[in-house]
Amino acid sequence: MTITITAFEHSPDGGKGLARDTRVRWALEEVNQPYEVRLVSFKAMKEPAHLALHPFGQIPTYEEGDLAIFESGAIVLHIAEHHAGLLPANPDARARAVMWTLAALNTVEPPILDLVTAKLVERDKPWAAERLPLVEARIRDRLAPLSVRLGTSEWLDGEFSVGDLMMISVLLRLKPSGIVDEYDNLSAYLARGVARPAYQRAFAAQAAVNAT
Ligand code: GTB
Repeated sequence: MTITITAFEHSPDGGKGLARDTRVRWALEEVNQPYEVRLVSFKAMKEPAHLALHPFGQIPTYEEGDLAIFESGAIVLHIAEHHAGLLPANPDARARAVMWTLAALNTVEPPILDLVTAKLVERDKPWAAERLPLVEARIRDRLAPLSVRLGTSEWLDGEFSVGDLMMISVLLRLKPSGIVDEYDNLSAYLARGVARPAYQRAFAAQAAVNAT
């Protein structure tokens, strides 16, 4: 069955791979599943056809046969559950891979999104300069323990898993801030992630869209 995902017709990042279709593309590449992409404009995202797929009018979505889902975490976990390569066979290790996926989305990503808001949306507010260090401190409150837990390991829990894919995807959003570079092992972890051939293919595919 054909897999179809949605992505920005014109990503605001111009193809840096920061929009959330990249993590879905990466998961599909890791498990060697071909997929098609339907590009949507900001206008089309809020129209009935797309809202039927995604009630919040966003990308990415995922369609395969009768299944239509949204939320990048749900999509990536669905891919991992149905194709070998992103979840370990051992049930306990599987549970931990899911745990890291949710930790990335629920615990690490929120303060990173706050930074994006602080820098892009709130930068002209009179209190912006005062708030920024507070937001950055909350990010460090997550990265410091993550760095300790990763230690000298290659990946978060044994073999590369969906948990690493999501954590790396989330941390990549921090790249321009330089905050990840304060943690040598996290910086090396990111470099290992983006060096994976599957990530490279995913990145190139979304960059090609945004180059046109
Ligand atoms: N929780 C949802 C998920 O994980 O799937 C969040 C989905 C989401 O935020 N989608 C964004 C969207 O559709 C695109 S990825 N926005 C349009 C809208 O809400 O109207 C977020 C994103 C956007 C832009 C950049 N960028 O330019 O760097 C990075 C990430």
